[in-house]
Amino acid sequence: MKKLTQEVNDFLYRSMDSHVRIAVTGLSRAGKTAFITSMVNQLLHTSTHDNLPLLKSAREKRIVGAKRVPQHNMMVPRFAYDDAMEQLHAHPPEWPIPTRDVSEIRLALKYKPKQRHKKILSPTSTLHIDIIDYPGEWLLDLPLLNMDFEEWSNSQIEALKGQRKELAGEWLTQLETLDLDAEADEKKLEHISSVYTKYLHGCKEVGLHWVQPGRFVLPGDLAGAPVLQFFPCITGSNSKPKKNSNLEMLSKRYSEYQEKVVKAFYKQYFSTFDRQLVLVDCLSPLNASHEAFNDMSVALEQIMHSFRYGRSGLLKRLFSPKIDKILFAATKADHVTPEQHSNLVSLLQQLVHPAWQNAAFENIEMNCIAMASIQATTAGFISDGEATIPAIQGSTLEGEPMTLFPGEVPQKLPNSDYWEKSGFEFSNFAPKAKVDYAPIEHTRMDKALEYIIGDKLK
Ligand SMILES: Nc1nc2c(ncn2[C@@H]2O[C@H](COP(=O)(O)OP(=O)(O)OP(=O)(O)O)[C@@H](O)[C@H]2O)c(=O)[nH]1
Ligand SMILES: [Mg+2]
Repeated sequence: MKKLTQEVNDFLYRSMDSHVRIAVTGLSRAGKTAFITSMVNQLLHTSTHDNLPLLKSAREKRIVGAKRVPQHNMMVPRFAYDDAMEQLHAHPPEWPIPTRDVSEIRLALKYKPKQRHKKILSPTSTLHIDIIDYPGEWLLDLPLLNMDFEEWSNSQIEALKGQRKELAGEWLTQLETLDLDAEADEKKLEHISSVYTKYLHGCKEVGLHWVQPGRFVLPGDLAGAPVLQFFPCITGSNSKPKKNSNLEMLSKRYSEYQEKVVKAFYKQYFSTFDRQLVLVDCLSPLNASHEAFNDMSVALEQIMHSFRYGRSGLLKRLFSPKIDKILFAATKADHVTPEQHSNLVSLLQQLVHPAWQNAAFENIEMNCIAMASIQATTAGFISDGEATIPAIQGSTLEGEPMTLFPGEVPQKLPNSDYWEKSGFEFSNFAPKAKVDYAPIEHTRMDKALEYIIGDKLK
């Protein structure tokens, strides 16, 4: 009965346009958890502080207040907002820890509506906002849904160039010892899978993003399960796997992984979103290497390709919500001096160009911004007596002060010259020390929120 009431309530919220589900997507370390933490924090403070001037409803003093409320899905852990805040309050302040599993949070935002039909019902309305957090690695599995085992294997083998080829050495040696047609040997497959997983971890360590299957490096409660024990191999075209062979077992496990792990996750979370935020950290790969940058761009392109967009009509929204607005955001913008922000935006625009065209065709509204969810630096200028140059100032993770000009952000997708000539210096800053009761300092969180939920607060 309780479940039914909940479902009826959800249905009503939705039909009244008072419910929005936001997909915060991004590769691992893109800044999803930081964004969600800041979003919750900003909204909880907006009735008492002027922290979101670019959110129109806040500027017009129409936000009455916000609170966290029990979420819809009771099988999913609650987003660890309090833990994240505790980390930000530490001495010296720390970043929230990397996400290992999926979690959810629901906010109720009470506001004074301007629209007549809402005012007739009550002087205040409530918008329910659902946000899901998950490890970025899992997103990398979405493209697997478009590929069979052979196609996937080929794509992985073809990618073995440069650093990847070096890192894959041990796995490739092991692969040579495997007879694909021989009777399935579970022990051997388990061993080679573990060597393959080691290779994926190695890729991550050198800053390469395209790590598939993503669950191998962050298995959650699937650790040790046979569904995570397969790896790409050279299958040889048009050969149907022999019955009970190693190849048949690998291919079966891949299909099982597609169905039970990837599809299940996608269906449960991503098919019901209304709005999507795509967070991209352009700066860490710029700092890492040309290869890391290209790798990130390929991963991003693959992922954007797997999202299917469609216009959300009212009926569609009631029964099968579809994404109708996307915001692409370059995160960690406080790592560069403010005059570089426009370059950062145009770099991001180029990175997501194919997805942008596709979404435009589907009449989906889109925007691109540069932002910092949790500000770690202060922008200013340094002078050597003659010239004055822009700089940023913050604290290292150990709490030591640090001032630097990190470099220029290229306006276009850079070629190898960029890394040879100038490159980019990305040093990790600790988040700014938090003042009790004050909202987290940010750059353009309000612009992001206005874009994502502004129209729902009219
Ligand atoms: N300076 C600065 N650094 C940030 C900001 N947001 C995130 N970071 C840095 O990026 C790291 C990753 O941020 P997370 O929010 O944990 O990234 P995520 O996308 O949740 O990563 P996974 O959970 O691993 O998928 C943080 O530990 C910070 O070092 C920001 O607004 N400013
Ligand atoms: Mg996270």
